[in-house]
Amino acid sequence: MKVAEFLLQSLEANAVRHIFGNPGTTEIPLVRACDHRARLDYVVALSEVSAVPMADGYARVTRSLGVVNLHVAPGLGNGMGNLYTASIARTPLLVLVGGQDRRFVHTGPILHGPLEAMIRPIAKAVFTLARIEDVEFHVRRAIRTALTPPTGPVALICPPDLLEEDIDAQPVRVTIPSLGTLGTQDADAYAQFLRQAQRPALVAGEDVHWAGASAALTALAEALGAPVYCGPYTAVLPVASTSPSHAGYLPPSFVGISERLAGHDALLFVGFRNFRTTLYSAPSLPQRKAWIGHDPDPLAAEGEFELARIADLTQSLEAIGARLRIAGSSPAEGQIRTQPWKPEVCVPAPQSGVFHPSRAIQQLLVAFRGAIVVDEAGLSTSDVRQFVEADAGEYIINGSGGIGWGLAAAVGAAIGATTGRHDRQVIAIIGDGSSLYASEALWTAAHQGARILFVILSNRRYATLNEAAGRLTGKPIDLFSIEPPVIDFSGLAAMYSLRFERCASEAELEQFLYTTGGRVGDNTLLELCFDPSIQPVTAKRHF
Ligand SMILES: Cc1ncc(C[n+]2csc(CCOP(=O)(O)OP(=O)(O)O)c2C)c(N)n1
Ligand SMILES: [Mg+2]
Repeated sequence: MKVAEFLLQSLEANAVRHIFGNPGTTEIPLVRACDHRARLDYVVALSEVSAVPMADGYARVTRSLGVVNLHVAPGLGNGMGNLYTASIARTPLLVLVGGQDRRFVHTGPILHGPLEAMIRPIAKAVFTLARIEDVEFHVRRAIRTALTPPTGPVALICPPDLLEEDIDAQPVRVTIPSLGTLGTQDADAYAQFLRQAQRPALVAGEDVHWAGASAALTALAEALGAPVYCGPYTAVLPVASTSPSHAGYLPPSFVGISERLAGHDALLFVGFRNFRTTLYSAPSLPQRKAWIGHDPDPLAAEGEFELARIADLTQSLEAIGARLRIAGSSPAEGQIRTQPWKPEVCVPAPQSGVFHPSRAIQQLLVAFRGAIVVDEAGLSTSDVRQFVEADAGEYIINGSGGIGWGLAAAVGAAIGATTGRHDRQVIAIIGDGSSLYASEALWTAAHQGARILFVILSNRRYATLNEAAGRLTGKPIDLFSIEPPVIDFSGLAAMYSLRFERCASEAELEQFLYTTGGRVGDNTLLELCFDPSIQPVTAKRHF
């Protein structure tokens, strides 16, 4: 068979059902081999900027390997910002990069470039199919490396002439090296660390999701009576937002983090790497700290972890829980709670003539309760988190701070959420500024017949940047107003044949939500028009 065929069969053998990409001449052998395959679809994105988040959103929702195909040097360059985001989220992503025909690469053909050097700083590994002898092993190795904890994007550079060569090899399902288990002695040490604390807390990161350890983490938290805080900017919700243990997201500033965690005397970090903070402030985390996860480079921010083990998360959390039960521990005195761990926010009372963004977000999330939520809502993000009722793994954000990811990620998420298993509603809540970095993703949504509700929060501002400017300089900056002209999102919807609705009042939104009944039958773009002088109630939490 041809190498291209071998590559596709290898993907199929490893349960891949979709390749997202924006192809060019160098991808013709691959794309042609994708034609008429029963078990593998090539999903066309109209740019690499949207292809990457589609594969990322798909991988996150299905908790499986995402595959994206990028066109040589400029295509890889276009994909880089969102590849960075996938690397921060630790998304297992196979990045198939079109290489150059090896016969004339020395002549510097058009689109020629230093592919390996370009992607190496953010990829977990880079493999180049330079010779036919490399193919069998590099294909397997690239898939295996992306899926091996800690997971992440891995590049496979595919010269088109090599894809046309014949190969005699058998596509196989790869064996993912699993992490070791936590022995009894280590489990005892962690159990003792937690038992000695009066008010322990757990802090979770993305690897809880990738390890499928949400249930084990929730069970441990419940046994301890301890809260689970999500690390700031955690890309995938690690525990259900409805769980009594869910204490919400830590704010992205060390001042805020220190305040939120001040009442705890011991912190167990689970599947966590570092605190992703925005504006500078100094950490103050004098608590005792322990860590367990996948990453070889976890950062404590202050001091050292007393205990740190790279180990299988589900097994470890269960083993620690078992040791606590054997020791007959019950929740520490200081942890008995009657209040939820997640701080409540007060939604303002309805006021005639006022369309309040926080009330709108709440109404929306109540109506679409149980949907998979993609959030790139700018300054409204903390409002979304406040009201979202989502299972673990079903609320996703870019996680890197790199905006322009959400709209396209929702398309991949929707394709993932309707593949094989069940048919789920996906709702993307996106700031007007953030929605315009890769808006051509709407074409793929339409072309694929997805049924996504895209909600655009139109405040005609980069409000987040004004909030930051207010902190740093005491006043907003004119440049962050993205008007005039006012961006008319009906034009965007018309361009891609999406249903369009615009609401500028609470009554209009209520009417829309009443008629949709928590599910949209077609791709729908809902523009919510707000008065930019009204801030979301949680705006202050943003920095
Ligand atoms: C790739 C990338 N480019 C630029 C920025 C800087 N940035 C952060 S927030 C923001 C504006 C977001 O605006 P919008 O989506 O309208 O949300 P709002 O702040 O108005 O709530 C920008 C440009 C970024 N974080 N990532
Ligand atoms: Mg905005």
